Amino acid sequence: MKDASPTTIYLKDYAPFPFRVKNVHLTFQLDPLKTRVISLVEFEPIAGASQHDLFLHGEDLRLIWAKIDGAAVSPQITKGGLSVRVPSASFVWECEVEIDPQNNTSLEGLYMSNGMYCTQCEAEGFRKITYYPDRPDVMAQFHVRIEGDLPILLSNGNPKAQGENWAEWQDPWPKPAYLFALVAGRLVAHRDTFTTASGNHVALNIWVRPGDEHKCGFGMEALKASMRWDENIYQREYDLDVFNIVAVDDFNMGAMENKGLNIFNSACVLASPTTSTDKDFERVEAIIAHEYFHNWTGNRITCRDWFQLCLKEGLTVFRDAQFTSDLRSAAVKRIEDVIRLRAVQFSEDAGPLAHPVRPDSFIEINNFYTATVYEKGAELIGMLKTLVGDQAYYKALALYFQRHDGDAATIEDWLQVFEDSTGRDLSQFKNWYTQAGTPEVSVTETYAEGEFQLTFSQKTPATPGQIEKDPKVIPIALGLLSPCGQELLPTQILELNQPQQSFTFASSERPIASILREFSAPILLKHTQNDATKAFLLAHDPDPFNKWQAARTLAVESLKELAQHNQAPALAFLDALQAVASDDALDPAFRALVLGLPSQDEIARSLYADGLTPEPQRIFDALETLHQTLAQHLQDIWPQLHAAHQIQEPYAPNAQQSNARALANRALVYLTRIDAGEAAKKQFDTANNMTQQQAALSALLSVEKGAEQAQAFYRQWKEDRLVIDKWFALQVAFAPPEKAAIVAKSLTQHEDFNWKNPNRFRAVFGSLAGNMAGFHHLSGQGYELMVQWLSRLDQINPQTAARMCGAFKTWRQFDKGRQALLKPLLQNMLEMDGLSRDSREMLSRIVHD
Ligand code: B3K
Ligand code: ZN
Repeated sequence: MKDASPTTIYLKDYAPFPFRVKNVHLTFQLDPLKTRVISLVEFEPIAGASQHDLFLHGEDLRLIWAKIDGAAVSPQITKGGLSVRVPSASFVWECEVEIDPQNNTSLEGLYMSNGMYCTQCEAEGFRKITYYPDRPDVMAQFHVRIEGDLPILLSNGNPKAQGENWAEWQDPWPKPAYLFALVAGRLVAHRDTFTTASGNHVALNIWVRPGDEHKCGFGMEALKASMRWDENIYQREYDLDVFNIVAVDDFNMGAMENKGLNIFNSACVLASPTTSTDKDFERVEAIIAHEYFHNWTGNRITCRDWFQLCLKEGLTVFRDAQFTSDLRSAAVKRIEDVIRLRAVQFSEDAGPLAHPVRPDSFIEINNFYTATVYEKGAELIGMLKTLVGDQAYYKALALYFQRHDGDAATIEDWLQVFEDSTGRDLSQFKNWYTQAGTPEVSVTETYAEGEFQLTFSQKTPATPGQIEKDPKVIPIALGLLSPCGQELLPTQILELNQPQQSFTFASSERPIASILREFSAPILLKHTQNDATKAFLLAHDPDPFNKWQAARTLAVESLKELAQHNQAPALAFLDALQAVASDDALDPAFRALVLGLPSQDEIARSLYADGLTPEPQRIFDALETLHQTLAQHLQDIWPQLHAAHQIQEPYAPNAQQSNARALANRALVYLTRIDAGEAAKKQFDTANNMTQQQAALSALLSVEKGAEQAQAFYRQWKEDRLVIDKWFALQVAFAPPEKAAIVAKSLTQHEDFNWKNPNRFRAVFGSLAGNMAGFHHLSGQGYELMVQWLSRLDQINPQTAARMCGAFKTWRQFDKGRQALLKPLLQNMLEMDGLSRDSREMLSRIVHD
């Protein structure tokens, strides 16, 4: 059993493992209820460490026997593992354990999904497979033998030998146990090959359940593109004879970068035009790239301990974002990433779950696979690149790969590489890794006698456990425009490193400042500009990010006015949007972003930041009013945009086609509000791809006209589990506030609601949490339903349950009435018998911050 008492682990307590592990031999005798795992591990004491006891992690294991150097031993089974006395010289540890994959519902360790065996070991799942030093700084070569009555038996590395009902694999690259993987099942492969830059041939396979073969082609192309891209941009080549990807239906997250054997949630690898949207395709491409890029940033160079998680995740997210920007539209990718960063990471940083990019303590590490570690972690890489410049960045990366290949490294190692290769002192930059919270940067402007002055002041708010913050190094990309829209000063980088700093520019006329271009730092910029200036930037800023940002600020301000004072949107704002809508010179996907409105959540966050209490229903109503107003004000434009961006050629998920569809479907959202849903109904009936079909259904559901189409959608797709996930999700996501919990509840009674499948569970409850006005509706039903189901899920799958507890993290932003509804529910859950330490940690942080 997992230890339920909360033991906090601290970074400062890190101590190296006193043994080296050279080789690990594992034999699996597969059986659904009684799998036997026989292990042989060669230990060698580290010079100078005189250790007589060996502690090995282990959870939910039945020890059959154990030997040291061939002689039977009786280890002491302790909390979370075993202890045994060992010789002072090198020795061989052997043991046999029994595990029960069929009843392993945590989806961690070795478990079963639809008759297939698979594993998930990151972060600490290997200890559910056998006794082992389950920590990332113990790297060893794995030799694996699998015996089982199934045709496909896979593990890491290269295939070594196989026969009837058995296979042997050997991974030549030392790796930590979290990168171990095993898959066994009745699977079919979509095959291809890749020749590396140095001429090595690699067999590529995507393994899926029979019937899914036709959904693998796109993923395979994405894999090959990723392999080539990493060679071209980072000079990283693949290093094994095979690269296997397996699709699994029951998976706690998106995918896992196990060495040579990536395991994917089927939703993140399978794709076809009729069942996947453009966004799904883009996501598959990005996740395949992400996991592939981990081969170097994560696997060849791994993390010394889990506090260093951002070392591999931040860098790999940054690399996959670069890849997507290169393949698609860089501007659109940046804007979408910032929308997500603000939605997920800024809100994390602003609430009870705030933690540094490199946390210094945790109870359950799985709770720290967060937007802060991943997305803010990636922003830190981006800032480093901006500060040192492109050339110095790639030079530093080359040194990183050379110096640390085969290492389990730290953030100190990472920064040292940059210091050594650039000569720059990064001690202040390190604050970004160690201090939580989103820095708030205020700017004031003055202009006199031909001098334009910008004064910046920075402040990072207190976060749980960290009251005082030091000033950060903040790269601010700045451009200046003349009043007639000419660029007076092309983008340059200002470096803030003081609490307050001024910069002066000579200019014969007062310029218009475009600050934080490309969103050059993950900060909250407070720059008071009037609506006319924002509209000017929307029209003239050559930086696409700031052009979009101008529209977004106008929209947020306008929605706040609507929500607070019923103040109608300014005509100038509507006209500015009209100008963008009609500007055919702009990328359609960019126009779609400018014409899209902020989420309820973003408006709530902004009101809260102003010291106000957001009222979800009013925010929902404000958004609906603005949608209606825009629908009317631009009524001639929507049908034109919708018609002009229909694609005549056969569907392809490429950037050009999907950008056009993004704009057509944005127009459809407004059009549906003025044509009684006629265009959307027609699009739904005639759609030959999921992008068009889902967009039509969503548009109709959002104005409560989609009931018939939702039924038709179900009938059409009831055999396709991934599409049925969408069906569950869309109905909850677009339900009006007073109905969201009722719809979610009735869907939990649907025959296809399989609450043990994380994708299906998230389809309903992730969507409920995302429907702000519905989830926070004053009936309290949203809260009750969520707590009830998370309590249930926690008993079988703590990891996913704990993650979804994040839905409550904003609860203190809302009024006392809502808080009074929710707090006792959360407290009851916290007091529940057997609550996992995963959920306990999350809820305690949320309730007691
Ligand atoms: N490294 C995995 C995530 C593991 C999550 C464990 N709770 C996937 C990724 O980031 O690529
Ligand atoms: Zn990752």
